[in-house]
Amino acid sequence: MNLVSRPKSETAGHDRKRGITAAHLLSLTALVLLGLLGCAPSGETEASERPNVLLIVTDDQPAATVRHMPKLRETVGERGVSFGRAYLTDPLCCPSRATILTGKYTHNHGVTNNHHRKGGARKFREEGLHRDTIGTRLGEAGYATGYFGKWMNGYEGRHVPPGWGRWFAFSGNLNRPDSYEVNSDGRQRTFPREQNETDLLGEEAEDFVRGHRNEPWLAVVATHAPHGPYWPPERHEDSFDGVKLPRTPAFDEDDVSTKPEAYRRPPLSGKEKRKLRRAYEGKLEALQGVDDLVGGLVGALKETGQLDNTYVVYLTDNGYLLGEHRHEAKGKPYEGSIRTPLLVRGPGVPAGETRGQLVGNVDLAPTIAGWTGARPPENPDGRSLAPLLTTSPPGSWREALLIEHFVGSDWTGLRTLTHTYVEHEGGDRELYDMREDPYQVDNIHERADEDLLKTLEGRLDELKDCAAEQCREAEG
Ligand SMILES: [Ca+2]
Ligand SMILES: [Ca+2]
Repeated sequence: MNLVSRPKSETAGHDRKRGITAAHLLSLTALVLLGLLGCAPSGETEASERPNVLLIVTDDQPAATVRHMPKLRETVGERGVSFGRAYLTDPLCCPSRATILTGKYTHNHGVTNNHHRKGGARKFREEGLHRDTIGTRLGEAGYATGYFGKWMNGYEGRHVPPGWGRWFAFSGNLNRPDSYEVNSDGRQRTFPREQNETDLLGEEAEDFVRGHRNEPWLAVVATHAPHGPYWPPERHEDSFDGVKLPRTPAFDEDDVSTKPEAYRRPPLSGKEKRKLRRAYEGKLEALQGVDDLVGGLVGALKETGQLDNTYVVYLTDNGYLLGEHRHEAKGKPYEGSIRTPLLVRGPGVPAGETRGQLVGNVDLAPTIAGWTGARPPENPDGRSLAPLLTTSPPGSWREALLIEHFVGSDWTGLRTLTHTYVEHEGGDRELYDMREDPYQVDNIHERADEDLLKTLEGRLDELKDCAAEQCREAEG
């Protein structure tokens, strides 16, 4: 049923010239009825059939590795929109996951760390944040909901957060070589390592999407891959043997004298470089399992006739520096750490397009709420990405996105279309001109234009404590 954008053959030629026909009258009547019911079609989507949402979140994935994921690129990227400036507003597992689930910045949700007392699954629960997430909101709106994979660090025990009808979450220590545990709807299950964790998530999530084909659903699939230790499926264990590390100008940065004092370290040793190379190989091989998972899920959606009515969203919780600026790390304000792949396909989303607007994980909850007609979690700081997912995105969009981190030495900063500006606890400052210096090897803070610095400082001042509408206003 497509009442608005009727096939060309129906509207073109003599049929159109005849004026109002019986078919037109029927269509108009149906439109009026749909309008009265409050479910008139909007854009190219059929609002009468509420869309499904499949949200795939990986763990510690450098954005550039997406080019080694052919199934993801073919089935999501080339069929949807890829964002070139998508960021994790706080590039660490738990703060980022809390942001994805609630639409709030770390300074508002307060899960600043991966570990109890400042973070982790316990903090998320103790603060009551688990009671107001995309899961609870879509559940209230009549969606079937399922969560598969990594919830938050330190998650264990029998507790199942509200809002998730199907719960299949990794539990306890994920680094054990022989086995791993899953809380499946409150029941503890142990799986041997031979049963690959990513394959298992794919199978469980596939069962879920096949089983709910007749009702709208939200499925979050949060892989442990490509977080270390690396557990690629056996069939991919040799896929990238001996692969070389990407050597961008940021790799083992030549001169770190203008980097913040806490970040300066000697050049990478041969041993460190070998370790980084092995980590890169491990990530790429583990990601082949994720690529299969994406391909399998999209295949299942197609087979069950749900693909055209499902939004598929792909991102990571944080990036990972593999030797850039001499670090193996997340939680740093640099591109390799804060940038995420963000690919979106779904009803009305144009195929094979890219967007350069500044977007963040903070935008996902409002976006998903908007797609589904659910209410977003209370007072989200982000904004819906829906306007960017049309064939005619708006001319103006946010001019700056807040980035922040509260572990070790704190920092807050801004990513704008042209610059990255960071204020470190202790007084160090960084400023990079992203047009001239995309690899962030030349900190120009000491010689930057005063007016530019004033503008950036002023905007960061407004954003670092902002909430909800204030954030959207201060972002420009
Ligand atoms: Ca992570
Ligand atoms: Ca290998």
